[in-house]
Amino acid sequence: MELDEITISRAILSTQMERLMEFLEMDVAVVGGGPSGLTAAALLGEEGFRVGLVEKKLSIGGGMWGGGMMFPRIVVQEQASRLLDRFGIKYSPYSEGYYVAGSVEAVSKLTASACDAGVEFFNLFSVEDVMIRGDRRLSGLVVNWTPVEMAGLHVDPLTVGCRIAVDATGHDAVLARLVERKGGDVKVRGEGFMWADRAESEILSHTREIFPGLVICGMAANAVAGEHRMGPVFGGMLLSGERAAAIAASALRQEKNPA
Ligand code: 48F
Repeated sequence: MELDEITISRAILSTQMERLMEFLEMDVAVVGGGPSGLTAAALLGEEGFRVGLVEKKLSIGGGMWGGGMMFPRIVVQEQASRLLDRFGIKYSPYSEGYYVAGSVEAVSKLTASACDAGVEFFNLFSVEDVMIRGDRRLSGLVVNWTPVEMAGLHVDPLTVGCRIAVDATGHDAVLARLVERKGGDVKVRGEGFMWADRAESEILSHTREIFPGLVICGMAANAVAGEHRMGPVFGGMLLSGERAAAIAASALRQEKNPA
């Protein structure tokens, strides 16, 4: 068979357009493909929700790729080791309560789990705004190609609908800041100094629905709460993603079967 370039182009364009159309209305839009967003997306996908993960960079993985200062290792504490098991990420004990895993394996296996769970990835998409109608509930994301943003081009964005959005954008807490800036009842306090123990132990209490239809997780949750940062210990990110998935799933089920 002689390969035909036009067929290759047609295959890419038509299948991607079909996927895009299918995901124009999602159950959950997870914004940010770092460890917390990947965990939330994988678990929600496993529950059968239609989940899209929007990531502004070319590669998925966020701050986990680089491990600690580009040494590709991550530390995970005891409480979260069950999630390493769940996603099939190999690890070794370092000292009591501390486990070490490879960051490349951790990102790859989380991403593979999300793919297996039916999550659709929209990389190179930047969220530049959110949609909040008169009912004061977040109902969609305004997205554009990241290269458009990088080039500073004046190109109007498109909008995708979602029943719940998960802000997993890390230190920038992008969605929370957008809602705050446009007058929504959200306050982003900004993250504090490095204090790993405190930051990791408080992150679950900061993982919550901060605005109707907007769940915050990962480092974004700590940034909103004015909580400390933690550096390359990742247990809290995985646990926070898991908590965000549970909050989103319960809100979606409630919406379907109101009491
Ligand atoms: O920063 P990131 O890895 O977030 P996280 O899941 O994990 C934080 C840790 O990596 C680390 C830490 C914990 O030990 O402190 O920093 O909370 O991933 C956030 C992702 O969001 C993407 C960004 O490219 C990154 O991959 N992102 C940020 N802004 C946007 C976005 C945007 N406007 N649209 C789409 N994606």
